[in-house]
This record gives sequence, structure tokens and C-alpha cells, in this order.
Amino acid sequence: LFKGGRKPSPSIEFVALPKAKIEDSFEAAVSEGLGRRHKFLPSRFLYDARGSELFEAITTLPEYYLTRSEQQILESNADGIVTSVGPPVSIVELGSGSSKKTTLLIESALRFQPALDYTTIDISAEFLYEAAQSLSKRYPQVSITAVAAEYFAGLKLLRAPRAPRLFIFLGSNIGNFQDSEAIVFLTAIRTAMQPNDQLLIGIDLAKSPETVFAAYNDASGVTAEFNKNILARINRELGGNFDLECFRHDAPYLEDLGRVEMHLVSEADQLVRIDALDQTFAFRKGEYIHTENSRKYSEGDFRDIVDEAGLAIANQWFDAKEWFGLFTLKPKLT
Ligand code: AVI
Repeated sequence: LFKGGRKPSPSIEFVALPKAKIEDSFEAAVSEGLGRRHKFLPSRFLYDARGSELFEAITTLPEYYLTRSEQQILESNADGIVTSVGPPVSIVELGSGSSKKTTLLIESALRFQPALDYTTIDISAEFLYEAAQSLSKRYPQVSITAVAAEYFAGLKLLRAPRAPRLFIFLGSNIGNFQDSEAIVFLTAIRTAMQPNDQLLIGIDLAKSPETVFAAYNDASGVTAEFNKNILARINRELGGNFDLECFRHDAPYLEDLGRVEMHLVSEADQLVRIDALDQTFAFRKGEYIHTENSRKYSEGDFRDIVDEAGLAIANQWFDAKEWFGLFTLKPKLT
């Protein structure tokens, strides 16, 4: 562990793990995933600079209800959430807190206490640094610790808190994990928690198939571009020769499995060469690369996952249409 040199202001501490340790290899994942019988690319690789920009655009689409629903819940309930843990509270965010949603919780905490410890853990050091700077400018009463690390490593770096902690993991990001991965992830958070800490988590709920389908198949084609960007990224970074016109975005809602899958479907029999791997991959017409799962939970499914991770639901809040849920989770008494 090394401390990231500069201290930009007295209220920000920047902690970074050496870069080699935090970046797992895109190259290795592409080689392994495209070599499988059912071709697969891990969805975390959708988020290079362009992919992150496209995801931001998705969050404002008329069809993409998730961000607005979660925002609505926080607007109505931030005080209730914060006071279910404190005051005083400290906040630990998994993901970098540049969003409006985080600031609603910070502002709420500051209504009940004069100062706040806020820790943010994110893999992208650059993004984290910018988000921390802008938060610090806006809220000088907040002491910020910005940890550039993968979540599991970052959780291990947390110091003993000065107040009960509200961990936050918003945006239905948990929904991009397989259930088994979600259990491992929640267990890691539970292990880092003390008895009075809670985890606030946002999840997308099962609802009318038309509504879910539209959110991942928007009329303006932004989600299609977001999905195809992973091929463009292979071309840019690994010298691939994917022809983006020869792949089609497809995002079926598989209600039985409780998830949307994003696919990139080959429009023809074709060969794709990737120079950095010195490999060529064959695609049959209609064959697809599976690029993302996005879980739409029933309350029962979610409760089972929470339980398996050694946590229990403390409180729950919903938007007016009950499309999205915010849950506080606490360590189960053993
Ligand atoms: C980041 N994640 C919660 C988004 C989702 O809805 O699963 C990613 C996304 N994929 C397509 N559109 C948005």
C-alpha cells in the first residue's frame, strides 16, 4: 500500500493501491471469454471512458426508469434512512460519490450533525479524485477518504469508524452480479461491518416485461451503442477488427431467470482477428456474445441472497410505482 502522494486539501485523504494490483486484464478476459463455446465478456469491461459516458446518457433516457426511481426514493426518504443508523453516522460508499443520489444522503446527514466522515471506494483513481475534489469544495464539513481499489481490497483498508457507518451501494449495481457473486460481495461487506453499521442497497424489482424490455432496448439506440462499445474497445485497445455493423444489440428479458441479458448477435458467418492476442475467432450467423446480466429481483429472491450473506433486512423503501427498492441491511445476530 502506498499513499497517493499529494494531499489536495486538508479534508481529503487519497489512498491508492499500486495500479498493477487493481487492474485485471482486459486482454486475458477477451481471450478466455471469446474462446468459450458460449461466448462471454464480463460486463465490467463495458465501462472504459466512452462506455462510462454512454452509461451516463442511459441514465437520462425516458425508458431507463432505474436512476429516476431510486432518486425519487432518496428525495423522499434520505432523512429516514440516515436517522435509522444515527446521528451521528459516517458514510462509506462503494462506487464514487459524484452522483446527485450521494449528495442527498450527505446533505441529510449534515442536517443532523455538524461534520461527516465520508469514505468512497472505487477502482477508477481518476474518477475518484475528481469526485472527491468536487464534494470537498461543496461540503467543507465533510472529511473525505478516497480509496482507489477494487471493492474487496478497499473494504479491508477501512479504519475504525468514529460513528456508526451507513455503507451505500446504489444504482442496482448488485444486479450485474450472478447471485453467487452477489452473495460473496455482500458477505465481504458484512465481514467489514460492525454490529451498528448498516448497508443501504438499491435493487431493481421484477415488473411488467414491457417496461423492463424498453429500458434495455431504448428507441434512440443508446443502449445498443453502449453494448457495442465493448467491441469498439477491443478494436481500439487490442487491435481487433470487429465490424460493428455486423453485430446487433439484443437484450431479452428472461422473466423465468429474473434478468435481462445483453447480447451482441453476429449478423453473418464471420472471422474476427485480434492482433494483440494473435488470435482469430469464428462467429456463426445468429451466434452471440453475452455481455451483461441485469437482475430484476422478486422480494423473495433478494431476501434469500441477503440471508445467505449473513445479513437481514432492517428497512425498505419504494418509489410510487414500486419499480425499485432501497433496503437497509444489518448483520444478522449469530
Ligand atoms: C450499471 N447497471 C446497474 C446498469 C443496469 O441497468 O444493469 C447497466 C446497464 N446496462 C444496460 N443499461 C444499463
